[in-house]
Amino acid sequence: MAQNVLQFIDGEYTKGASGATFENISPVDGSLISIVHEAKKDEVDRAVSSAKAALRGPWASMSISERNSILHKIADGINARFDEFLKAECADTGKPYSVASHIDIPRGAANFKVFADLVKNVPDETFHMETPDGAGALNYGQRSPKGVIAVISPWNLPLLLMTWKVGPALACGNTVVVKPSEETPTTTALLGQVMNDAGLPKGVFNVVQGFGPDSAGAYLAEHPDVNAITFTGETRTGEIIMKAAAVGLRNISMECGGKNSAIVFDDADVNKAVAGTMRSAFVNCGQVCLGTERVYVHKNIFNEFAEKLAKGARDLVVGPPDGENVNMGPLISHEHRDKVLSYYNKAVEQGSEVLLGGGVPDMPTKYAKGAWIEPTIWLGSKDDSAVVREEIFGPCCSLLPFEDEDEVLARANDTKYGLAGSIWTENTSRAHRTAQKLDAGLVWVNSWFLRDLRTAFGGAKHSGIGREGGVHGLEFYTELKNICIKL
Ligand code: NAD
Ligand code: 6OD
Repeated sequence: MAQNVLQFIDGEYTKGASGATFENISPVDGSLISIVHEAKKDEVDRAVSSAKAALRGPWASMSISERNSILHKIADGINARFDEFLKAECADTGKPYSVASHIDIPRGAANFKVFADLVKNVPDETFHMETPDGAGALNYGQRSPKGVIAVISPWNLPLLLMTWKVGPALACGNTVVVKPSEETPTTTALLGQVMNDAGLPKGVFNVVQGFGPDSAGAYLAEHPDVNAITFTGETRTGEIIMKAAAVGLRNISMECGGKNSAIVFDDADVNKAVAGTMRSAFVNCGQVCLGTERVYVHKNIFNEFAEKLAKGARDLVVGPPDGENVNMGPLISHEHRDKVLSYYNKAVEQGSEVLLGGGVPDMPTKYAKGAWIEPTIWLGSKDDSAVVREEIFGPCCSLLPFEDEDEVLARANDTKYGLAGSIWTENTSRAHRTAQKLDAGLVWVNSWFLRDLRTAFGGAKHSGIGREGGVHGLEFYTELKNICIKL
């Protein structure tokens, strides 16, 4: 019998009144993983009411230290059930255990500890003010929770990206209603048990399962008692959610799509640049918002770089999560694979040469129904072709030769997105100069996806609105009041 995945409302698992369900299908072999109970308007209403009521309960009267202790227990609870989270995440996404055990699950736990500690240690602002009578005044800021936060999250790093928002939201004293992706409902549901075990008061963390339009996502975004919405996903979904948030002037934080570049200068350590690009283009089967789909390589090292990257990508072992030495799993679904394959076809139609891949790999019969895809590298793509301009979100990249710094910066910046970039050079002045000129919220030099959670995270242009991470998250997750005391 397939497992049931339920809503988690007011500290309890519940099917919901509508009786609507959908199937959670394995991207590895097409088998049924679970039956997911879909939240409709009634369940979303209940979840939001429970989160709203919890704002007035014991959670509200807890000291920061008490909240800190619960958040640490939540992190410890994830670590205590590490294997359960790992298996659930890998079953839903098909990603290798080696990836989820190093990235997804540890970060899922860290997101609670880091933000709990940060909130405990950040000082409030104060301003001494002169007044005409000479006595002066003291201004100080007081932060209070914003209220009920809707967290709407995607499927590519499900636990990591959901807790990246739930961690700071709870650390700031808010309550949350989470809507995980319909593709990856399990680890968010599992987190409910961890919350109860950690002693989180009922109603502080709620989960509604379902889709976007006419389902849990849209009902949640439109709900008048939601005070702010934090969203990660596609830019066009972000636009729809922004419209919903406009009613009632609710605050939003948007982490959306990207078409990120890597720039490899001829003074780079080529082997390091190849290793970094192997990760940025292919890890998680290319389904990382920060991933590199445009790789600009200086003409002097172009052939060497292309050969080495192709060799690395050819050696990738594609297979199931628990397969020996597996580096790359399938895409999340057949629907997503159709999208990625449509770009593989467009690449050829629009004149790109396929250096490697370009199709679907041969897999053993037991995996025939999986959403497998080949890692793919193109040469000769035109700057205005679809594979250079549009987010594909698959394990693929175009290698694009360049000659000088100004030219490559102009081409790298010629995109509607502005999420991330990486620069590979051994010249420190060039590293600073080019990093500062790249139109992106995040730039890595000689690295990629190296994260310090105290730093600002977010995108420019169509890649998002706002910054989370470190103290920047406090701006979103709290209401800042200025108190002015005349002395
Ligand atoms: P998506 O936009 O399809 O879905 C994201 C979430 O929004 C899901 O939970 C979905 O059910 C929900 N949703 C969809 N329509 C909705 C609606 N009308 N109202 C309310 N909720 C709705 O994105 P995805 O396919 O799950 O994720 C991949 C995308 O996410 C890529 O574009 C990727 O770049 C982006 N992403 C960005 C970041 C970042 O930090 N910038 C991180 C990860 C992923
Ligand atoms: O590391 C993070 O905090 C983060 N938000 C990563 C996003 C990855 C996108 O797929």
